[in-house]
Amino acid sequence: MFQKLTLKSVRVRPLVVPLSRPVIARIMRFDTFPIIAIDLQTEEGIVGRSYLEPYVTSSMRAIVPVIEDLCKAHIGKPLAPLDNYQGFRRALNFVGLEGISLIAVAGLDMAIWDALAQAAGMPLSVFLGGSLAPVPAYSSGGMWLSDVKSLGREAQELVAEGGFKGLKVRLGRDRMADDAEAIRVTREAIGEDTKLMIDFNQALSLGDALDRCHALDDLGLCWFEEPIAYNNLAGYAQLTRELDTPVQLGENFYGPRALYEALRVGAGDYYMPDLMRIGGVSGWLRSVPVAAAAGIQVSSHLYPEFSAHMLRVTETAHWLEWQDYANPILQRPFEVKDGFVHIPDVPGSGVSWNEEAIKRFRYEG
Ligand code: SMN
Ligand code: MG
Repeated sequence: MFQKLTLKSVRVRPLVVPLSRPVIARIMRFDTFPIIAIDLQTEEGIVGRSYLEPYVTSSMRAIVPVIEDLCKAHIGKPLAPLDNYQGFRRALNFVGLEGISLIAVAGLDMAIWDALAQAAGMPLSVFLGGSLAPVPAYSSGGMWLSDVKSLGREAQELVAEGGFKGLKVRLGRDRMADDAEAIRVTREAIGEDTKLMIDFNQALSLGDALDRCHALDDLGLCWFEEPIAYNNLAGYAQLTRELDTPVQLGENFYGPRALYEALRVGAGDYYMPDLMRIGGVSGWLRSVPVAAAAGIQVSSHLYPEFSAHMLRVTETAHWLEWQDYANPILQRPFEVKDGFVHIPDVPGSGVSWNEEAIKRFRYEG
């Protein structure tokens, strides 16, 4: 019989974790990464786990109490993620449904799904009606706006780390010629067979994006990601219409309606929801079928462990974004081989903590 689970308590630990390579884009630079580790304790003894990566370290001071308050109001109640998702969002409606509200809900939601899949004795993707199989992944572990001359070697290292068949290259340098050179150097180092995913991290104005993307449009690139501000949907629709290279966005979609609005106005050829912003597993389950119905291929953004499970139940699954930001705190980092991420055959998401590392990286701000 299916084991019901009841919420007992939550432990929410803010951490600051070192990055193997610094994140350097036009609009931000991170040398360390904030991570919120969530442990959801149930009356029945099962502990659901998840983590959030909210980019801005000090934002953890705001997010952690929201998660704790949502849980406090839910102690003694059953874990039923789709109901809980609605209930948590209702509780936060009057401060707005996006931003910190949805981030907090997403963290709890993933931990709840993890707990239920553990109780059922199934890997999360199997619990959701899918199966276990290797998930095609590209490396997103580097290639930031560092010295162009160093990119060739970095590209070779990153591809070799997991036998990847795709590599994300960040662009948006001041000079167009330097962006073109970054692609040239990368191609020279790793050849023509590896796909190149281009991420501008919202660096450009619409005019500059039109100019630059048109100039790079015939290089056989896999996609142009977020050339302009994430919420300029009319601009994305224009870029999507004008460019041959597919336009990718979605890591900044907050919930199903944001994805639906992008779809409605023809903004983007591909979407890549981020589990923290789309609303966790429940948010993914409610958003991604809308894209799939329109034939849009869906990749993931960060959270490779939970995302691997979600892509196994996504009709139009495309690429998993692989990076190792959470590896320092995981007891068993997921295995990457020959360009595929392997989901461990264990109950739940497969996320569990290296407790010694969690103590070491504790944020005391
Ligand atoms: C990204 C942004 C910020 C931190 C990590 C990664 C990026 C991506 O937009 O798509 O990988
Ligand atoms: Mg991106």
